[in-house]
Amino acid sequence: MLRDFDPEVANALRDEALRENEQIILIASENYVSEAVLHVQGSVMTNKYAEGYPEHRYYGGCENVDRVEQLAINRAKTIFGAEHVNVQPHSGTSANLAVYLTVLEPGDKILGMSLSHGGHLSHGAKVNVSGRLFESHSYGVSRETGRIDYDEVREMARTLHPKMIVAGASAYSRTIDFAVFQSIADEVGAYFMADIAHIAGLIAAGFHPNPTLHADFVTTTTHKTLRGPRGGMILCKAKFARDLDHTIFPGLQGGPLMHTIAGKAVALKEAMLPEFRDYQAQVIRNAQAMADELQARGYKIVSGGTDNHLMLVDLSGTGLTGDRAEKALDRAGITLNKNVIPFDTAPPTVTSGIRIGTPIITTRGMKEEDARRIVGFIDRVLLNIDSEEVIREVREEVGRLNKNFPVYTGRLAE
Ligand code: DSN
Repeated sequence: MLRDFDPEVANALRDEALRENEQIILIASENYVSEAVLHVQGSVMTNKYAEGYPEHRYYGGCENVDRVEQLAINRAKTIFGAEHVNVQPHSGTSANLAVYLTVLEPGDKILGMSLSHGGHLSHGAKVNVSGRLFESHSYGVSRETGRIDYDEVREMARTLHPKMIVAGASAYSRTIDFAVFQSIADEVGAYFMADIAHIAGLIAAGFHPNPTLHADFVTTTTHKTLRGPRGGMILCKAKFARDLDHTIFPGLQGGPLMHTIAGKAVALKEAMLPEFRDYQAQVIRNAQAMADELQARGYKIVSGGTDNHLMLVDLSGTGLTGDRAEKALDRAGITLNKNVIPFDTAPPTVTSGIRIGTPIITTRGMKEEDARRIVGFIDRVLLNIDSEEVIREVREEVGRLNKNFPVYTGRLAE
């Protein structure tokens, strides 16, 4: 028993299971996998080396891992309409790097969304390898609308002639017009990569335009709205298949994580179910209910609302920072993250915003009225940020709400 052998780790596991049961988690990039996915993640497939690809491995005994990898590939192809799929990237950032290294040379220009406007580190941020290896340029959102200014992107592309254009975001609440990005890339002769990590589940369920049908490369993580195990995946046109696979292995990675790939296969099977579609629809309804309720209570939402699973709350003018809000809310039983807002004057360790996402509360079964109630909790804490009494009261209310929406993690803590 783990508890007898390593009580320190056993206690950390128990406490995490409890935390996931007792907190209301609004981190937009997290989700709770099904027990089936959790089961295969902790399975014997973690024991197996399988460098190579199905039927072409550098190790014997790969017949069973071959089956799960092929299932994951086939299911992803079906769901997204992809010509080729690689399910081996260990993460979204690894997936993005693999795409760059497949078709770019060091020093080539890439044009991606600015990290400070909602993009991702791996889209060319100077502190990331994508910004160190390549000449990166970034577009942002309009100050007036909080939305991507596609005309500005087109102008930048015409002037810069990037070799690759990257679309996708970590903190952008509006539908991304991948078709416009494609037309810009076509016009300037750039490769087009769409990073759908945050919205992969919405796309799989048909609630967001799917770039796979036209983009050269689509990258994603598998653990956000897609609700699979922590990892990455790349979908691409058949003409890049060989080079891309070679970049992942042996270029960037050795042995794939077969237990995670098995988990990806299970999650992708789940993503084909009608219930998954219902889930994604509810994720969006819950986010819209929260955005409405926040605005009704006087909070500013960047871009004025949401089309997807998340929103950015602009706390500038409230006297609060994102950091202070995050810490107080966490003590009140509500976990979310501070986040820079576009044109933020505060540093990323402080920020003027918080990011709110609904994947987990929706997995728990919460609906719009619960989402609105959570906004009420948030509002009370933010209005009484120095009151330990209010924080304690809200924490108790959070506990009462969560009791109506138990998750398996509670059982795992016993
Ligand atoms: N850092 C992740 C997020 O929270 O959005 C994206 O990789």
